[in-house]
Amino acid sequence: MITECYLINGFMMSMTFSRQKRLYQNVGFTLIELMFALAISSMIMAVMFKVFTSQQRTFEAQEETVDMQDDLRAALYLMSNELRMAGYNTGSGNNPLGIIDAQNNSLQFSMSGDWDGKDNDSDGTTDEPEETITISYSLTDYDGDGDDDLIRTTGYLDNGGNVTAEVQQALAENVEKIEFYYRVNDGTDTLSPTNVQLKLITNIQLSILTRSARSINHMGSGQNFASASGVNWNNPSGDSYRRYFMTKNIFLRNIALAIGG
Ligand SMILES: [Ca+2]
Ligand SMILES: [Ca+2]
Ligand SMILES: [Ca+2]
Ligand SMILES: [Ca+2]
Repeated sequence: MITECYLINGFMMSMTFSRQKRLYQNVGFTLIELMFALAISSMIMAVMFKVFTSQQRTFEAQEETVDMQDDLRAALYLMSNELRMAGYNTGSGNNPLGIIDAQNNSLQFSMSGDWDGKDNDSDGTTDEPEETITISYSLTDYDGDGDDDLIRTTGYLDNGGNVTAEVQQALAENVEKIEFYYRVNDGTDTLSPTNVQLKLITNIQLSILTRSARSINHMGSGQNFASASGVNWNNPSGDSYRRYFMTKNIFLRNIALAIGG
């Protein structure tokens, strides 16, 4: 009887023990296991975050570089086309048309305005014979954010031949340098034409250096550029902005034709 009791007790105890063991097993993880899993998953998340932000930065940098290049190409395309029209004259206006002012970093010129379907002088008549267009390109901080932008200013010549009613427009942002290098019809190249040379310019070598809106750290620095006249436009040391440089030779066909004829 006592032996039976012991046996029954032993059986009951072993039942209880194995139930407790199962209960422990059902809990799933120990604290150490949990902490280990947490550490691993946060490490994986940190790596994933790093990869994501790095890819995001690369994407943004590429996008910004493409934007900068597109803006400059578009500006240069427009400027080339307009400069080819410099001095264009249908012969019915009162004012002499051509280059008005030529500096190494700005340029102003005029052409006949009786062809473009616009009332350039806002006198209520569109494309009347004496209508003119003046255009200038220069650098100024157009949006007031601390760096220069490439500006196109349009107006017209009044009866006295003065430039008036100018309207400004930004062609490209963050333009650091621009150079107009002039070739006179006798083959002389100059950055500052005399008053006589001003009327005899046949070509303009245009150089423009632009930079990204934001600094792009992993893109590196130390790029060197030289303008058409040979001026060094070196990237300031330690500066991590991305830069883009373009130069183009533009033949002023209307002026060349007028000088030749
Ligand atoms: Ca008009
Ligand atoms: Ca017009
Ligand atoms: Ca600016
Ligand atoms: Ca800017």
